[in-house]
Parts: sequence; C-alpha cells; structure tokens
Amino acid sequence: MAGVAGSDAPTAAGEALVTLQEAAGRIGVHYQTAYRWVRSGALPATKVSGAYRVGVGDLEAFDAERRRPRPPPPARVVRDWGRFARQLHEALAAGEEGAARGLMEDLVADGVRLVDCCDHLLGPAMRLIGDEWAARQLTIADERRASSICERLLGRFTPSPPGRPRGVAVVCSPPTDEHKLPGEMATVALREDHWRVHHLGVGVPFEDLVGMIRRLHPEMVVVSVTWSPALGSAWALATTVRQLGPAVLVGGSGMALADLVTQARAP
Ligand code: B12
Repeated sequence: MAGVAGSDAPTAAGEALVTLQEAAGRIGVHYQTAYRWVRSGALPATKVSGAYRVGVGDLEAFDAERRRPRPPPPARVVRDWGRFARQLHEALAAGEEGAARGLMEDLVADGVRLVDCCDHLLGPAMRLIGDEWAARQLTIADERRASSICERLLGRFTPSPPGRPRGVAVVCSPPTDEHKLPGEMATVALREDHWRVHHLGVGVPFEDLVGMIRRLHPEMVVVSVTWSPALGSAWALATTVRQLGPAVLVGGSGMALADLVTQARAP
C-alpha cells in the first residue's frame, strides 16, 4: 500500500487502511455516499486521529456485496417531496453541489424514478430559486450556478436503458427561450421511458431546428417552452414541424413531465 495517496500503514492485524476519500474513489462513489455508509454502519470503519479509515479487505467485501446482482427492491415511495425540495433548494442556493448530488443519489438508489425527481424535486427547487431571484435575494449568477448544478446532476443520472427504443424523439426549445434545464428534464424523462432522444438545447435558429428535425425523421418532437414571450414561436415551430409528419407536444412551465411521458406513449 505504500505510496498510494491517502493510504496508511497496515493495522496490527495486518490489514491496510485507507482514508474515506481514498475508499470512496476506489469503489467509484462520492465521498459523502461513503460517509453515509460509514455513519449508518453499513461500511465498517475505524477512527484514527479523529478521521475515518477503512480496511481494504472490508472495502472490497462491501463493494462485492454491493455489486452482487439481485432483484431490484420495491421503489421507495416518497411521501414528503416538499422536505427534499427544500433541502435541494438550500444546497443549490448555497452552491453545495456535493449535498445536492448526495440527495439525488439516495433517491435514485432507492428506485425513485427520474421523472418524479424532475417533477417533484428539481422543478420545485428551481422555482424557489426563481422566486428568490425575482425578490432580488439571489442574483443571476446564483441562478445560473444552481441551473448548472442541476444540469450536471441530470447528466450524471441520465439513463440509457437497454433494448429497443420506443422511437426517436427530438426535444427542443423556441430560439429565443434561454431556459435549457426544462428541456434537459424532458430528455431525461423520455430516455427513462425508453425513447431515443436528441436534445437540441437552446438558442438554435428556427430554420436549423426544422432542418435537423427533417434529417432525423423523429416519431415525436417535444417543444419545451419556459419563457412566456417565446410561446408564439413555440407554436409556430409546432405548426411547421407537424407538416413534416411527427407528433408534436408543446409544454413547459407548470406542466408535469409525468404527463409528457403518458402523452408520448399514446398512439
Ligand atoms: C434558471 C432560470 C434562468 C436561467 C436558465 C439557465 C438554464 N440553463 O436553464 C437564465 C439565467 C438563462 C434565465 C434567463 C431569464 N429568465 Co429565467 N428562470 C430561471 C428559473 C429560476 C428556473 C428555470 C427552470 O429551469 N424552470 C423550469 C422548471 C424547473 O419549472 P417548470 O417549468 O415547471 O418545469 C417543468 C416543465 O418545464 C416540464 N416540461 C419541460 N418540458 C416539457 C414539455 C412538455 C410537453 C410538458 C408537458 C412538460 C414539460 O418539466 C419541468 C419539470 O417538472 C425560473 C423560475 C421558474 N419558476 O421556473 C426563471 C424564470 C423562468 N425566468 C424568468 C425570466 C423573466 C428570465 C429572463 C427574462 C431574465 C432577464 N431579465 O434576463 C431571462 C429570459 C431569457 C430568455 N430569453 O429566455 C421568469 C419567466 C417569467 C415569464 N413571463 O415567463 C421566471 C419564471 C423567473 C420569475 N420568477 O420571474 N432564467
């Protein structure tokens, strides 16, 4: 073990110890996840000079057990989304990305669907951020930082389910709408429901959007609109795209992704 960053000398019992940071890195999880496992007693650890150390043997056994294939447990039913949304809001407002990630990691690990995380956790937390921005308690820099954290969280958890996709979908926004996050959320929700999704982001000129949709021949186009002045161009886009053949769904602020997923499944 000598020379490995964060490693300690072997114990009297001959087992090499590593710091919690090193242990988390070795099994590919965030430090806070490993910390929670230690605190809950799931991962054995000892304290050396006030800091946790994990035996390499214990770590390997724990990781092997964690990775052992087993039938998925029944998904956790979240009864108090409001509490989680407030916690996430606090983390986002403070720029505490690790705390935000930990919160989401726990829910996803418990089988909570991403569509529900978007509708009941990220959405409400970001709306609180928006209220605080409108009340001048937060700046645009705070708002952008919070959005960026959410985008990275979504990127991290975006699934690529195996098997044949339901079909090809394009998610886009009208050219003048700069709100990218809702389109990201729609993309995640549809991917989770086995769609192959092309997300075109924001700021794409009208004719480029139409050109790309023409090339991709999707079964469905979702126009996600958040900024109300962009509604007119969202409907204009929908009208143009419908003539090319795909089904078009327009939606955004205040509308649930669970409904988008249901509507997308309708023949
Ligand atoms: C983050 C943010 C920004 C960021 C966006 C960064 C990014 N990467 O996305 C930036 C800084 C760019 C920004 C800019 C602006 N913003 Co802004 N922004 C927000 C904020 C805080 C969150 C946006 C967000 O992600 N909301 C979306 C989610 C989280 O809420 P939701 O819409 O209900 O989400 C669901 C639906 O969208 C659904 N969904 C998504 N797609 C689809 C599709 C279908 C078919 C269906 C059914 C559902 C669906 O999924 C979501 C999950 O449930 C909101 C606050 C708010 N209340 O939303 C303000 C807000 C949207 N912004 C607002 C404003 C005014 C602006 C600016 C004009 C500010 C300015 N003066 O420059 C500019 C507009 C720029 C433009 N041309 O678009 C206003 C909009 C008011 C209005 N009349 O529309 C809001 C509401 C803030 C406020 N309280 O006033 N903003």
